[in-house]
Amino acid sequence: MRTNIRTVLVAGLLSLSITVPAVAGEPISPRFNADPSPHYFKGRFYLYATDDASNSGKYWDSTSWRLYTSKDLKTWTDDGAFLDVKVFKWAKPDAKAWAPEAAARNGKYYFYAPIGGDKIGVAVADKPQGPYRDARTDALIDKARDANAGAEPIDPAVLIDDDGQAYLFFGTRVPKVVKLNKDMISTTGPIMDVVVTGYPSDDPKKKYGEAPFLHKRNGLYYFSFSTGWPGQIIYGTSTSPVGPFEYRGVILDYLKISTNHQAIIEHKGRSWLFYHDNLLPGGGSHRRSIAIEPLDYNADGSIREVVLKKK
Ligand code: FUB
Repeated sequence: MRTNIRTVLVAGLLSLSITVPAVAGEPISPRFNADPSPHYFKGRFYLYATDDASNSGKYWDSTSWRLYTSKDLKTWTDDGAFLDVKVFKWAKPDAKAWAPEAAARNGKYYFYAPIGGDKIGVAVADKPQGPYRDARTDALIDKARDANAGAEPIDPAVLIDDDGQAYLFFGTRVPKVVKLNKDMISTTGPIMDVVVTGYPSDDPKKKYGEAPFLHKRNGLYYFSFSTGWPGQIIYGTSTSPVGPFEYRGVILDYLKISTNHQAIIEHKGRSWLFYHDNLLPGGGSHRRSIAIEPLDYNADGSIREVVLKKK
């Protein structure tokens, strides 16, 4: 990481805003963070993340989410802990806050918050940075309440398709998808299993694990995910947003860390892969760091594997 870090103490807010120039493969922040959810809202990049600096160091047990913003993907400002699980009155105040997601619609911003490993809440705000308030009085997805929510409804990912239909993907070990209503805070229809065909191996450790993510390019839907613990980031494609997806290849190989979690965005004709890795001193499986790499496609629409520089 370059060393010219500018630190600004925001008086009265007890919030540390740190602006860091990041280059490919290097951490976007000197503070541990993970599970990137990057978005481009109204001329600025917003990166919502799990906070790995406030957890116990032994488990992913932080209880708030972090926000980083950038105008160019190079220089990132740490906008702090913008949301705590306590915003959701139905959640235990010490429930773990895991990989988040955000979406914009109806002039509002929606934040999808996996809480405690068994529920996904949704909060709403007038601005991407908040303040967010619970958009409902209960969870959007609840393992105990919803049929086929799966063993661990975590890792939400939202795609609003060109026809206006929004989809919420989530889940561990078996990927799930459910349609969202236009209000973005309620679902319609059943929770369905997402099918991936053509895996190169029958080994369950080389199939779906977690971190579902859907993006669309040239009319084709790309479903990427981590194979587990540790995780290789692989993907399949489909002409339907809900699959079945046919396995196409590896996006990012195993890292020396117990999890991986990716997101892909396209901006001004370039695609970018966000992921987390062990990149800072004192880092590890519970002290992760988000980084970014350019992502390229072949002429047939397949994704070129991202090969990280050796550290
Ligand atoms: O950060 C906690 C969990 O680790 C996330 O929910 C998973 O995607 C994995 O990255």
